[in-house]
Amino acid sequence: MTARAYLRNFQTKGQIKAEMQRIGVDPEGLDIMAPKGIHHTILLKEVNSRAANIIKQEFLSKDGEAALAYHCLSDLDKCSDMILMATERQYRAIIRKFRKQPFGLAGLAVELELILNNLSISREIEIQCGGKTLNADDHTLIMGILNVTPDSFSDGYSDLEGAVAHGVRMAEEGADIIDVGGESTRPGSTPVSLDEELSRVIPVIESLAKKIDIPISIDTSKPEVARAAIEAGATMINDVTGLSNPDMASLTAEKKVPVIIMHMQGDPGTMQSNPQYDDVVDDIIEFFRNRMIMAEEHGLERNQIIIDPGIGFGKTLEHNLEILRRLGELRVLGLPILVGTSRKSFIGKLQGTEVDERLEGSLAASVISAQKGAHIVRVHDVRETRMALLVSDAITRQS
Ligand code: 7PJ
Repeated sequence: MTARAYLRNFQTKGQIKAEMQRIGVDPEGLDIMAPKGIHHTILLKEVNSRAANIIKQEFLSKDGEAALAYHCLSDLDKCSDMILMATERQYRAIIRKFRKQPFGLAGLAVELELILNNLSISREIEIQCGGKTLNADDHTLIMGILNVTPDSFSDGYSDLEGAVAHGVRMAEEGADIIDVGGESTRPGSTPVSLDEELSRVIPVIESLAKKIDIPISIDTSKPEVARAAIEAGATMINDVTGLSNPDMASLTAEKKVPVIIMHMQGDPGTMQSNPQYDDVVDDIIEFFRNRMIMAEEHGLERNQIIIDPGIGFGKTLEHNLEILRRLGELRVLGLPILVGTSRKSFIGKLQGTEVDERLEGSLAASVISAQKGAHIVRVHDVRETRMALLVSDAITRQS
């Protein structure tokens, strides 16, 4: 009889181990073999030629591959980008050798190891918010948007009762976090004064904190507003300026609350006029790496940080699509990922619809984000998003 062949596209070591167990593999072999079933392609930038040649040799000697520029072989003074191709097990063996080598290879070993470790824990991240634990392991978390802004581009509330009732409704519909904001940051919007922002959000947070049991996040870039909001019951900060004000970093460290560091190119007034990147995803990762260093210098713990690529903030339609397509690459940082696509203009452009008719595209974008590794999606339509994610999480989270 001829053996029959079937394809198995496993995404995690857990899935590979489960299948090996099913066929009766020796338990001792599971941990040895599973890392051979995970393959990663990693881009290195600006490797010096000496290092590049050693890297090439090491990868070849382990039956992996490392592609480099042709000129590297002849001209030792030039740098090259490299594309590494290997299984997790091959990477780990190569990393062990690099640790003792010169030409920057020991540092590369540290970086590669961090990436591999981060990629393998990406689902098991927990977020601590003032005594409550958010866990994205079993379902994608939903952050419901509560705009207390008369000029918000979609669904702003200007009265206290209406705003609080909407927050309560979103909690009942399955939101895991409510994000309260008093300053619109849509493209072309104008800043509001401190007093105005405080008078919009603080009464809403005070009232909402008594009525709902899920964490409340304060969407602000002003440390004074964040401080008052935390005193009123908020336990998370959503800073669309990504801690660009150092006082916000200090406040976050002092209050020990999680903070969303969002990437934005430029500022809301001008950000949509001709945004440019070398490589949009790599540039955003570089921004987060720098902000993580800065945050730690201000005393923040690594586990307080949530990252957000800032869809629509200084990005063209193509940038937004590329970020979502490549969202999984952000997992190298080992931090929870939040994505906000809800009703945004890139969806309007694709669908040819105004802001009140963007639900279907918003659901598609949230589902794709969740599949690519987003831990939290920030949305207006909580009930519909919960329904969509119940289905997509059930499909993708099996094992
Ligand atoms: C975002 C946000 C986002 C985070 C806004 C809108 C425009 N905060 N605030 N991420 N977008 N963290 O609500 O659509 O994408 S304002």
